[in-house]
Amino acid sequence: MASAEAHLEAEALPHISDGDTNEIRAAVEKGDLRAAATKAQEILASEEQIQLHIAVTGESGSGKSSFVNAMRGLQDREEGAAELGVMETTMECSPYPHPQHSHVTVWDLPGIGAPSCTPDTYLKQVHFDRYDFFIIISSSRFTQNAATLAEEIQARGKRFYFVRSKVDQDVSNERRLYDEEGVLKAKGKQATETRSQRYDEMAVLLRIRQDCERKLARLGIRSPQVFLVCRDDFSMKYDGPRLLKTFLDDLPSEKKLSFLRCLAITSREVLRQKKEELMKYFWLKSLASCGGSAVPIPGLSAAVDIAILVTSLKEYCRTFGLAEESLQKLAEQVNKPVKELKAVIKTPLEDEITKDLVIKLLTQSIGGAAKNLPFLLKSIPTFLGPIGSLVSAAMAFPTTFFLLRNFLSDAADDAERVLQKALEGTTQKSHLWS
Ligand SMILES: Nc1nc2c(ncn2[C@@H]2O[C@H](COP(=O)(O)OP(=O)(O)OP(=O)(O)O)[C@@H](O)[C@H]2O)c(=O)[nH]1
Ligand SMILES: [Mg+2]
Repeated sequence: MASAEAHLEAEALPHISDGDTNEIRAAVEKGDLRAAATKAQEILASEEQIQLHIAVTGESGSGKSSFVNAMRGLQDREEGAAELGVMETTMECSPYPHPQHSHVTVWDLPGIGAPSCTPDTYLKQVHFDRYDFFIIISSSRFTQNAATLAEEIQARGKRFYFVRSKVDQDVSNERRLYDEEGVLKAKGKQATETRSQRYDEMAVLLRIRQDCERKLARLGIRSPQVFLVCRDDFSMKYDGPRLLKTFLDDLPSEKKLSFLRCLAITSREVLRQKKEELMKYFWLKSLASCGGSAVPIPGLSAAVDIAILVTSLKEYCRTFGLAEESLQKLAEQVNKPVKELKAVIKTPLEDEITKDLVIKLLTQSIGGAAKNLPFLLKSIPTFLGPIGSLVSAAMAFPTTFFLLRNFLSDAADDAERVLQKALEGTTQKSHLWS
């Protein structure tokens, strides 16, 4: 494992209610470490239950089902993918849980715009309350139906995002008007008035975005924002990365980790955010591991709940794509042997995390934790102040804390190396690492 000192810095805290905080504090003040640990376990268990429901709606045939698949990192024909069709195939609300993170569900909603259906009856029909936010898709200009639906969603206190799909088609149609050197071939007033002489993809995208936004403004939407996407390489191309970042920024703090877990690692920024969010839970997991079905560890005078640590390390691996299935998929995407990607990984993969391995890592962490004890105790939230004297003798808490932060840091470094390797020799590199 890498040297821990390099990674020591203070962390923010996860979202925890005042009631929960008070219960932990009261248990610690009474010197009841087991009660504090049980409470920490309860908080972690309820965090696991947090669900995120994303509704995808829009005109029939606009690319809703394709978008649902893209959000879940699936190809259209893959097992578990939403069914596509240019005919109206989606007549009811279909839930599609994320394949690796089932607490996030993307819902494929019926097409809007059937003459008999007003936005009001539509929102009732699709069970409006179920969703955290809405994505309204169009593959051309947005219609009155889309604008009215957005207003109804907003009036009911929820967020919506306008997404313009199939942008790859627009880009390739536009490109055809230029020759191989990128010089405008098309003649005629209409072509030359609205286009530059040299092909410029950014200008094409800007024109589409502004066109959609102007149309929505005319339909009464104030300061509309439109995101341009295509289903292939959705999280990497056009406005896909910006859209995902916007979802994340807008989510309430208690839902951020749920969403971050299932984001594909497409940039250093995503990686940094995943790491930062997981770091907030070190102290809670360390505290939780001091209770429950704890087992004695040689060298530690207090027992540690190994199951919590196994689950945590597996979660870190899954979140950073360090699992057999994710690596296989990435290798296929970038057309490289999976062996090449695995060669840069230093930490164990998700499937290799066992109870025995965790006990070994824990034993190896005792010395480092003892050396860094003053710092580790400083990382504990101040409201847990008295826990320092409770746990420092036993060393279980700081040792667990030390193990979690080292493992997370190493896993994040691995994920960065994997992505770098995956992108080696591809043209996506400069785009992705911005
Ligand atoms: N080129 C391109 N085609 C797309 C894209 N998204 C969807 N399509 C195609 O557009 C057609 C309709 O896509 P769907 O995802 O089935 O659209 P939908 O809104 O779910 O359709 P209904 O359920 O029938 O309302 C399919 O042929 C898709 O392959 C895209 O980003 N680029
Ligand atoms: Mg559909």
